[in-house]
Amino acid sequence: MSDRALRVGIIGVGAMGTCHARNIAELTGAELAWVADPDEDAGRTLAADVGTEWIADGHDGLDRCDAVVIACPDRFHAEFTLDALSRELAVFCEKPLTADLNQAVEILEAEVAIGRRLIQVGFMRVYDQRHVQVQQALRTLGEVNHVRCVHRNTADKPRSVPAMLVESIIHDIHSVRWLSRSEISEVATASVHRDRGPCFVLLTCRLSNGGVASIEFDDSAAGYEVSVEVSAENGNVVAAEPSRAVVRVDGTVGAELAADWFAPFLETYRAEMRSWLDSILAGQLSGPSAWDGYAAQAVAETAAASELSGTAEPVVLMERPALYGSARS
Ligand code: ISE
Repeated sequence: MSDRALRVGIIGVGAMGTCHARNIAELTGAELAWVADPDEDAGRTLAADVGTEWIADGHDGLDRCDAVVIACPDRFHAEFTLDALSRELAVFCEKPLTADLNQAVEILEAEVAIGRRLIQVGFMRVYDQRHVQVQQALRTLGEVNHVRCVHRNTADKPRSVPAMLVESIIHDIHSVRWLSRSEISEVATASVHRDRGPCFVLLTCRLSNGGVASIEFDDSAAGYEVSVEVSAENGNVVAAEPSRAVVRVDGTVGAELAADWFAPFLETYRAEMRSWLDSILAGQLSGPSAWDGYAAQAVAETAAASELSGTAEPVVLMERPALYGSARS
């Protein structure tokens, strides 16, 4: 890569596209080539805010950038990722990598045919300090026996269980795979339905290293919180509590919960973009890969099947291409 700044295009100017565009605008080594969205008002507003141009269709900008952030609705991820790959551009694709597993396979095959990693998927927990501390502590604690993820979400309207799985729980699925350094080999799903619809999902997983994992997901919690706890052969690690002021008033003691994920993860999104840009500049992508996107999608789809069948279902993965190393690397 030359000394000039990386030209980055942003596809989708919703909440995540806006967040990534603002972060990139502030980071050194990169500049925004354009932002793309069919919504002209929203597109022009963000473009003016971050000092770049608006285009309606991201495909039209791909010959004018070195790297692209794909943050449009999930169902369009595959077409933009495949187009960017055909031009050998670096791609940051928000999670989920695709809306269905067949498209994820198509993307993996396209990247493997090129023979080098070009895709990073937006599993941002790996840049969150509280999660990173857990992962670092695990280095000396032996094999992972159990990962417990607790994800309290504040969805504004009811969603189906499959939607919760691919839009939200997929983060925890990645956390389990990343922290245990193994694949999820079997998953059983139980869900709770109340008047507003499905509201709580519990996944119980078997891991390829012989361990187990549980993911507790509440879609209508009182406030947004994400936590993780891991038991390993030689010790146990619990993620630090987020630091927040403790208020004592009227005979009570308490602290305010976040309304959604943005405030708790502001620094994390910045670190994620910094790391992605640095890895492109270094010529070696290192963040969550297309394989991670594919494997997490496979678990999410199997978990949806388990909810319907009422029994534990095996997660069937294709053979891991050498390009992606091993779960341990
Ligand atoms: C949202 O899309 C995210 O990516 C958040 O990290 C996650 O916690 C939330 O549940 C999702 O809806």
